[in-house]
Amino acid sequence: MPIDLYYTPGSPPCRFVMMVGAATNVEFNCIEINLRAKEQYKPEFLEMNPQHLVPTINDHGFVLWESRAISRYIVNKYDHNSKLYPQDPQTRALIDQRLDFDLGTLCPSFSQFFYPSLFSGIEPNKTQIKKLADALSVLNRLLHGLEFAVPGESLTLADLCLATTISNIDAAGIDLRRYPNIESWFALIKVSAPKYREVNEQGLRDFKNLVKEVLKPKKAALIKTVISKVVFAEGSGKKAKLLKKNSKI
Ligand SMILES: N[C@@H](CCC(=O)N[C@@H](CS)C(=O)NCC(=O)O)C(=O)O
Repeated sequence: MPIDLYYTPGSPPCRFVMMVGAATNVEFNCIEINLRAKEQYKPEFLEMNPQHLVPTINDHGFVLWESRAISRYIVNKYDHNSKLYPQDPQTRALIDQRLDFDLGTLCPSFSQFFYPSLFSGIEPNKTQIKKLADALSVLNRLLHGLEFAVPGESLTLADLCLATTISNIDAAGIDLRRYPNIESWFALIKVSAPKYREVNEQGLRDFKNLVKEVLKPKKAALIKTVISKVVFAEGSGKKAKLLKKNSKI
């Protein structure tokens, strides 16, 4: 019997959970929550999840949210011996560390950099730019000499989770060529994660559409300038000088 998954197309944590479903052969009954229509505040949804967040699962009466917690639950319950989250305590600890790095550092550094520009036209400040650059540099170092995100392992929950965030960063126009270890690892995950195209890229298209749709009325030029100023590797003249100045990104 499929698990109910409350989701929003394009939402990165929802895409992560869906990739875990694809990798474990766990089926979801996907129920769309339209965040822009504020459906997450409907009393029946709040009753289930007072934090009004997607993804939320309801596994025949067992309700859970927070995508990383959901991912561990799915593997623990439905794919117990999975290589996605091996039993060895130290391997698990390293996977957990990467999941926590994504939750506490990488993902918020991107959200704080990008979403205020996207939704309110507010340029990221130096601190936000530096935080994103530092988080990407740390991930780049972590991945040095590795194929997958955890040494000695094949594809794990850590890869699926980090790849979701990196795919959003990539879709937002941030140039990953400055982070060669991230770039090569990301290329490998795209071909290693089951149904990557079907699950993540479809959602990414929705994310890109949202970016286009929201940016149109909110001065698309502003965010483009901000991102190209601080991130794009190409450029000449004034742009190139700014790039040099912010060369850590
Ligand atoms: N840490 C959470 C983040 C979930 C999250 O921020 N979801 C957003 C959509 S991407 C949401 O539901 N926002 C609606 C709201 O805050 O009311 C996770 O990984 O599941």
